[in-house]
Amino acid sequence: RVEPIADGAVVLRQFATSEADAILRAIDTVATAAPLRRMQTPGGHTMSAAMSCCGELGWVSDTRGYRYQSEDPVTGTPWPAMPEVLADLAQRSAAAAGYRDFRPDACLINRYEPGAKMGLHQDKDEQDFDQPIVSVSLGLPQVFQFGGLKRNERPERVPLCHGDVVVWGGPARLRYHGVLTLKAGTHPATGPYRYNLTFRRAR
Ligand code: MD3
Ligand code: FE
Repeated sequence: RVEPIADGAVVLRQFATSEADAILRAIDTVATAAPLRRMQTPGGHTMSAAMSCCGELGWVSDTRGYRYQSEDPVTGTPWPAMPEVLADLAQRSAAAAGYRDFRPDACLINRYEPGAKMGLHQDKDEQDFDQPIVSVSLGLPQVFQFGGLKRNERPERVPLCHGDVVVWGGPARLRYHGVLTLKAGTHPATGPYRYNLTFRRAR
């Protein structure tokens, strides 16, 4: 089932559900080498989601700004390679949405605990906005906010649930977005957490 949710955005409900356990094992493997951490924002705040990365490049935030880099600043070593199960899922998802040869070089892992959120922002640290972003949600549901190309547009709310995959491209690629505060709960696959993976072509 390929449902458009906006111009350029397609949701593949439950696309990752049958692979969820393998994806969660891959996340654990990555997080063993590159620990989940709460990054600093350029404004000096601490993000509420814990993050890690895999692939050639990882997204980092600190008081100097946002950027992609090939080393994990926590360990000083390259990010773990992107596990095959993740790279393959990203490619199949993009293909289902009409993007023929999506080859992500970065996967950002976000882990939300109850109370964690992500404010409205644009993803614009990547070089080519013609490349889509694929997002995969696992565990507890969280309300996604989908705004416009300007911060002042009132966002729509879309719940994202375990196994849902969304492909964001075209005119949706630069829309403001975020997630509301995660409500406490317990999911059979992830316990108290929600995980979100975003696959990107950064360079
Ligand atoms: C729409 N993550 O990591 S996923 C992010 O749930 C991020 O962790 C949220 O926003 C999360 O940057 C939202 C859905 C998503 C991801 C990237 C997008 C929607 C997007 C990029 C452009 C437009
Ligand atoms: Fe984002």
